[in-house]
This record gives sequence, C-alpha cells and structure tokens, in this order.
Amino acid sequence: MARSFLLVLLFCPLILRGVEPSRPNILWITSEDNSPYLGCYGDPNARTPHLDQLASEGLRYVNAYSSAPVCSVARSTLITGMNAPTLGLHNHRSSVGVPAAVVYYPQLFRQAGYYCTNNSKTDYNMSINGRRAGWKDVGWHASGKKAHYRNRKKGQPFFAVFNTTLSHEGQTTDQAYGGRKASNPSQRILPPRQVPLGVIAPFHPDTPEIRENWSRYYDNMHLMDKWVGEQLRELEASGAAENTIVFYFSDHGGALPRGKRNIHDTGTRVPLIIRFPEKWKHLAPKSLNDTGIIDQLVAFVDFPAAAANLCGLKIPDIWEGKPFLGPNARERDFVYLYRGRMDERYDTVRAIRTKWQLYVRNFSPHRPLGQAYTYPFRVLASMGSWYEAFKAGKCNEIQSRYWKPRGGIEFYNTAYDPLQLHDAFREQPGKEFEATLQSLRRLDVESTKTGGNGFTSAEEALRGKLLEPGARDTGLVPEGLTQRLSADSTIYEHVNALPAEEWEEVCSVALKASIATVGDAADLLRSMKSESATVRYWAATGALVAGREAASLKAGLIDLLVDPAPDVRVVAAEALGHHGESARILPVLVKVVHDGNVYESLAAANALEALGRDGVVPMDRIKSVMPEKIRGEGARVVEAIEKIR
Ligand SMILES: [Ca+2]
Repeated sequence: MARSFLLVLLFCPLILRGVEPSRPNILWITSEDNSPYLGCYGDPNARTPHLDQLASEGLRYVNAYSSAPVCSVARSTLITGMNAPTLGLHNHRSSVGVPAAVVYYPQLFRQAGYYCTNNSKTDYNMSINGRRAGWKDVGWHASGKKAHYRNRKKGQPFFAVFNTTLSHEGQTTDQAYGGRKASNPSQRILPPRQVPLGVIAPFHPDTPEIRENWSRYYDNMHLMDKWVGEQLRELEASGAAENTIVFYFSDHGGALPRGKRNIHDTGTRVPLIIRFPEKWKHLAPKSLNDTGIIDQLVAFVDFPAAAANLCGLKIPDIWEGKPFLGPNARERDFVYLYRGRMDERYDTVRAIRTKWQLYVRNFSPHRPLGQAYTYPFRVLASMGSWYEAFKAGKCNEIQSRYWKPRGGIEFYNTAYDPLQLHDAFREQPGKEFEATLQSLRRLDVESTKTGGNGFTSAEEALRGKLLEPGARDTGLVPEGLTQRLSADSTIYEHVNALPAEEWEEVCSVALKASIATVGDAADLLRSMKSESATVRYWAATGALVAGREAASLKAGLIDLLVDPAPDVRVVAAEALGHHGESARILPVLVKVVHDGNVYESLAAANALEALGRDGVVPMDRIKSVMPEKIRGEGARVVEAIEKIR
C-alpha cells in the first residue's frame, strides 16, 4: 500500500509534464540448454564475445538456478511465478488445469500498461478452461517470430522475451549441425581431438562421440552468442537501450547427458547476466568487491517477482518467488529444485541448494538417473556412446553410476565438489555422514542469521517445501491419480484442501519410502491400509525400494493388486515381480496399460519394461506381453525396448 502511494507520487509529476513514463523496459534474452559455458564465466574454451561484453557492462550471477532442469517445467515456473510442482506443472510435458487465481507475469505487466511480447517459445504445461494454454491465455500482446517491442505504442514501456534454440541439445545432430554449414564457424572452436579432459566431465567416458558432441556444442554456443549480439545491437538501434534492463539467461543447464534433465548443477545452474542502463543503475545491487559478480542465490521462481519489483508493480500474493532486485529485495538461503517425469520416463526428485551444499531426495531411487529416454538417445550421439561404453564394461565407478539405481539421499559439499561426484551420503555412511550432516546444520543455522527462514537443516527445509501451507508440493501425487483427483477442480486446490494430518502422512511415508529397508516393513504394511491412495502408493513404493529381503510385505502387496487406484496396482505389481510373482503380476500391468488413463497406462508400461531391464523377467517375455501400440508417450517405451537395449 505504502509502496503504491509512493509510486503515484513518483510518477504523477512526470505524467503531468508529458514526459515518457518513468518505468524501465525489461528485455529477456534467453538461450536453451546451456550451463555457463561462457568466457565471462571463466570457460577458457568458449568464444562468446557478445555475452562477455554484456557481462562487463552488467552483473554476473554465479548462483542462479532454473528451478527445473528441463524446458517446459522451467518455463511453467517462470510464467506463473510459482514453483511448478505447487500447481502440478512438474511433468515434461503435460497439460494440467490451473486455478483462476494464478497470475501470469505478462498479465501483470500488461495491466500496468506494458507492451508484452514473446518471441517465441511458450511450452507451458498448463490447460486453462479445459484447453491447452497458449500465449493469449497468459497475457502476451503478441507471440511468435514477429513478436517485437518495436510494435508498441509510442512512449509505451515494454516487456519482451527473445529466445534462441541455437544451443538446444537437438542442434548437435548431423542434420541440424551439418545443415547450417554456411553459418557455422569456418574452423571448429574446439576441435574434437583437442577437447580437454575437464570439458569431458569425469562422469563421462572419453569416446569419439562425446568429443564430437562437445566440439559441435561449442560452435553452437558461439552462434548463440552471435545471435545475442544481434539482439543487443537491435536494442541499441531502436533507441530504447537507455531505458531497458537486459537479462540474459539460459532456460536450464545442458546439453550433454547428465546436464539437461538432471537436478545437479549441470542441469539446473544457469548463466544470468543483468545489465542496468545508466538511468536505472540505482536499482542495481552491489556486486562482490565491485567485481560485477553477484553470489546471491536466485531461482526462476524469483524472476517475475524481481522484474515486477524493478518496475514498481505490486507482486501478486499467490506468487512464491522473492524479489531479488528492486526496493526491499530479499535474499534466499536456499533454492528449491525439482524434477518430475521427463517425456516417457517417470521420476520424482527434489533438492535443496544452498550456496555450499546440494541435498537431494530421490523418491524413485529404484530407477537409474539415465533412463532409456528415446529423445536424447535420438539427438545426442553422446548418450548412446556412453550407454554402449557402460554396457561394454568400459566405464569406471563414477561413469557407471548414471545407469544404475540411486540412493534415496544424496548430499554434496559443492565448494569442493562443483560437479557433485562425491556423494557424502554414499561415501561416508553411518557416523561419518552424521558428522557431515551436523556440520551442514551448523552452516545452515549460520545462513539463517542473514534473514533466512529458520530451517536448521536441508532435510527440514525440503520437508518444509513439501508441506508449505497453501503451496504444498503436489508432485507427491502420482500423475494418473492426479488426473482422477482433479477431475472437478485442480490438483492445486485438491491437495491444498486436504487435512494437514493427511498431507503430513503423505510426505512422511514418501520420505520414508525412498530410503526404505526391511526394518521399515511393519510401518509400510500399516501405510498400505491407509484410506489415502497416495499414502498406499508410497507404501508400495517403499516395498519396491526395500526389495526382496522384505518378504513380510508380500501379502500386503498382493492385496494392493486390486487397489481401486491403478497407480497403486502398478507399483505393487512391480514390487511383487521382485518377489518372484511374475505370473500373477504381468496380467495386472497389461490390463492397466490398456484400461488406465494415459498416465496410468504409461506408468504400467514403464513398470513392465523395468522388470525386463532389471532382469526380473526375461525381456523376451516382457515383449511378448507388452501391447505393440500404447497411447501417448507409452509408444516411446515400446520404441525404447526395441532400440535402446
Ligand atoms: Ca531448453
């Protein structure tokens, strides 16, 4: 209230005098699938003069995160100013109903008189009024290849987004890369044979395909940089540069395997450069010792709030983001990261990233990080090459990990381990890990003194996000069940209307399930009888994680084969497969593939395939029962069984 009054006082005299309204324009220049592989971020191999120049004129954020490691989920976060799982938008790709109360940032700026354009990717996982949400639904004046701030009215401020796919993972294929011979650098920036170890990450084997992939990618980064230069020149030529705050960022990390789609820094840490023109320099935060470096933690969820705050707009109450720029900017002591389904592959991962630690919770530890995704196998030669090397026994322990089941918890000290190769939870089990965790708690307590939220450990912070009142993490509800539960409203409204005890039970059982052992059998058996289908789902998942040693769970799992919720049947069936019950469970799974909704069908197809890949049931038998044609993304599971073996 006080702020709006102040703004009226600030703007009125200018408007009365007929001067251009004193609000900055916002220009977001975005690229795809790239981590900070830029000269200005210290990459000696990069040739990115335009971004280096922009950085020298602006601020370089070294702790910026995309909230999610994949296009649609990252974009859903940006457009809503909310964490994607709060609204159920965490699955790539989907079309989930959202409540009318959501405020999209183009709407907010448009209402404030801004001309809002998007050039051109939308990719939001939402539906509005039962239809897939398009650009008009979220408030853009124009979207597409011609959308441009130059079409605004005279004197009108603008918010414009320009995105390039030049650095997208799909741009390294023979067809895409070879198809633009004329524009590629005449000589490779980093020829394949000269790609140094260090660029080839320790988690990758050194193969010709991985070298070639990196080499093409550095060329693509160069082209992306050139394109950024064109956008900046255009801004200059338009005469608007002096009134425009420019953001450059990538939509998430990438682009080789274990980059994009991955919760670790290689998938979620992004370059973020912000340039304030002279007129608006007073709004710029102070950098570390005037180096231009900002080490503050920021995430995509905060970007709309920061932009709105810079322009003097009131931040909608429903937004979860904090304004890291502008008056009363607020600093986070951690960012919340999330990964859901990626195309045809299910996974649920959440993480807490502080400045110096990464705490990961894998809710599907029985699946490897590197699942048989058909798309990256199709477009990244490095993916197939890595997989072949793994199968041939040519990968060391760190390189092999991507293709194996994970632990339920990972914990990294990122100050010493920027690539997150040394999981303290794995390498220092028991007492040593406890000691590490204690030191983490102490560090977090220290950080909360700087205005944090009082969480005293990463686990507590993560739990706090899952349970956050009014913004519960709906990603704990399996996707097929989500569709059933939200038939009459939205999953956001459904989950936030549940009694607190019920949602706490969901979170507790899910957290327990991801690290379940035979010692948890009694608790899991009790949870299998819960009234809540989501609790039963996680209890069955716990049985799957605990494995065949937990023989006492067998009877409980057999009861769940006739559960009213198909998602529960699917996971119970997979767990029972490990108890030697394949004859009993294969028909259950095949029936869900046929009769379930499209997501239940996909989950069942994944379970069938996993039983084959895990060697529980011979793959030939899986192929003989797997329907040849499956709806939606399920078709890709069938394709993967044939092509990715
Ligand atoms: Ca992307």
